[in-house]
Amino acid sequence: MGSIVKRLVIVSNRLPVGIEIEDNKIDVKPNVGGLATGMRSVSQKYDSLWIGWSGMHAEDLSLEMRKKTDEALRKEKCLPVYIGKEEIDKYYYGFSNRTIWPLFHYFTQYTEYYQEFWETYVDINKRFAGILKEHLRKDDVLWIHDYHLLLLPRMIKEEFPAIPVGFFLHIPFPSYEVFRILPWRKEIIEGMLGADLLGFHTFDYERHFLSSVRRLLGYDIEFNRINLRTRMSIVDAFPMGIDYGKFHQSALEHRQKSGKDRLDIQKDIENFLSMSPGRKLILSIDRLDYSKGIPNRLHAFEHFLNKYPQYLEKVTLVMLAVPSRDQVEQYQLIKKEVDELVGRINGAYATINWTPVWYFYRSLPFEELIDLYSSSEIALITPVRDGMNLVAKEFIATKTEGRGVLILSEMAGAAKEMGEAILINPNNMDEIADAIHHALEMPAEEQKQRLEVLKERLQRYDIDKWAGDFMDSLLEVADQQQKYLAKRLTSKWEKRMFERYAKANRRIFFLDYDGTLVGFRKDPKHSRPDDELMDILTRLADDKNNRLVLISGRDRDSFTRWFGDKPFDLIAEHGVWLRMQGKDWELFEQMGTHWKEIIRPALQFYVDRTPGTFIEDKNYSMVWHYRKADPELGAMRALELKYELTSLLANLDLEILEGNKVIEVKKMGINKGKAAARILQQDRYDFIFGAGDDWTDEYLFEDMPAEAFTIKVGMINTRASYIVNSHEAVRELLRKFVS
Ligand code: GDG
Repeated sequence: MGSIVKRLVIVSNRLPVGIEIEDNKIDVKPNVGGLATGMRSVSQKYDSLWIGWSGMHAEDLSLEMRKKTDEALRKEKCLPVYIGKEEIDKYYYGFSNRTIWPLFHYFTQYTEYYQEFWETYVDINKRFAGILKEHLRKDDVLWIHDYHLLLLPRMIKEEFPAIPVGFFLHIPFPSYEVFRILPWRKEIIEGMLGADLLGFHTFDYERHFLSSVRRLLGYDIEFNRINLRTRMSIVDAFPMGIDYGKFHQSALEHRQKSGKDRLDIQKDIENFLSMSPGRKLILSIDRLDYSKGIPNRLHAFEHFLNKYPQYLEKVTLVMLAVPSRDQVEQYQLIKKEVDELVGRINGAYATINWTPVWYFYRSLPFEELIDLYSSSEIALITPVRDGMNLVAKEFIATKTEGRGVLILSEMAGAAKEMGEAILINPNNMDEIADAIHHALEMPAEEQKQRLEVLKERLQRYDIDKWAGDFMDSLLEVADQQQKYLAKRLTSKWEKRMFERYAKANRRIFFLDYDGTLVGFRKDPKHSRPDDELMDILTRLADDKNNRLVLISGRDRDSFTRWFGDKPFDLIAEHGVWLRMQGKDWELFEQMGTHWKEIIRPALQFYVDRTPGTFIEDKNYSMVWHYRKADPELGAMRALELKYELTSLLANLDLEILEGNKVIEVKKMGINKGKAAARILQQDRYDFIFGAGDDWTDEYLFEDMPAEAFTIKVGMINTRASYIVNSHEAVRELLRKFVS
């Protein structure tokens, strides 16, 4: 895999390193946080470039200092994006952290909707795009991260359709019911869909995203593939892992440290543990964020001390809260709340030899972090919402002695993979108190067994595997995308087609109607041809060298009404009926309709249960339309109906045709391809053109001779030679034929 990727360009809001400047000297330091920690090891695997904000305000750096920081960052394979203070306030502290973050974590009450935040968010996404445009090389693979850059994938895809673009969201993607609250919901989804591959931590986030796509934009979705007309996006769950080896190894080294090498924090911990037998530490580590459920944890711990007083003076909660986004009001409030809670609990319960909560409001160097992990037998991690939560995984990786219990909120993405932890609801104080008790009392053998399963899983699906899987999938999607890209109608191909047209003496056009010549309406009765279309078609058919065949799934009556007096041949009901210009309708093939009464009750049952759907009764087929139904329900019912029909149809010589938001049942062996083939037999043509938009048109393309020019509207998986975006593009082509 590594050999295929020439260079990996990673883009995230923050670079994995921060800059500190003192006396004109630049110090580059690694950043703390899930994304930075995780992706750092990935970036080291490839020839890579990491683009992001350095954490400095643009105006605080003189031009000379900028040059120096650029230079220092270049050594780390980083390229900074410069953002001014006011912009950071609106883009980062504003839209990213006062709109998206709370909303995506279900804190709707904290979510703020300011137009100017949004506008700056758009501008900064554009700035990232601008820098990428300057630096991207044609063989690069691009991996964009997280909620600060939701618009970037599309901005890049539009300029560089051939560059593989991956996107990973590190936070939850909320249910559509929450996401729809956002005024800029469509722009956000469209922005994300610029990626070839969209990764989420869990299947639930993936499911929520797909549901929003379906409801807001109406794209067709097959399993995890979104059909965007001329390209596709694949959506998948990639639960992020940790650098297991590093944590495990560091924990082993921690145990071997001799007295004098021990860090102060470790000495303090050992001092505490040695003061009386049976003393234990419960650890919690998070950024100080309202999503992490820190007050809940404190309340639950207090409740535990009350409910199980035998543990007074025996158990201490070590709580590391890393300062975060402290310019946002909600973060200042949560800080105040936590400070007060810790103060109150310690005030009420502390004794001379014992403090119930050790509270650190700062970040620790990695070695001290390891000391904390290693010395604590229990971790208490209680977020009210968390995309994944790597701390839970890191804690497990440091348990080298077969002892340790993890208590984990079921609202963390990590809970999906860590069923052997004690899972709790972070709002249930009693359950958490009992979980702490359970953890303290858990027999050694049980701890060991649970740990082993957890460790085995984390070791296997570690950060490298995670990134490798994502990259493999991205390259695979990109590969398929290339094939579709090759099918885009190019001016070169168009030119060739028009040259052939000009030279030809006997030409034939097979044109599907709905979705190919006109757009879809909620009710098919309303899609009558407009004057412009009539004009194009008539002019095309008026050329004595041209024969125009409208070939559709429509019933005869609408076609007669609309085109009865036109110089076209008409094929209706997918090839059941043929009407040669100026003649009467004739049946291509004789067949019965007795089967309809067997099928009708099944279709009716689905109409009754699915508001907005209806049955269309054609002469030799029956159709269930679900375009007007709720998109999610419609898609689900369509699946069910297909399944049900399959068993019903077994002995009836019927088949199911799946069209655009329709399911049609009709006699086996009749299709547009067969009908077209018969027409082609009647004469010799030196120019053949076919256009269609759905699965039923695939029969047409399949039965066309190799030299035919075939065009599919907006469907990437096709036998047609070329793809166009919309029915307007087809009209545009037809217009060129007649001009
Ligand atoms: C977001 C999502 C998702 C913490 N304190 C210190 C320190 N850390 C390191 C931990 C861990 C990381 O920071 C925190 O990661 P989390 O996953 O727990 O949480 P978020 O920062 O909120 O991350 C989250 C993650 O992205 C990845 O996708 O899991 O759900 O919210 O690696 O070890 N590291 C050091 N000192 C500290 O004081 N050195």
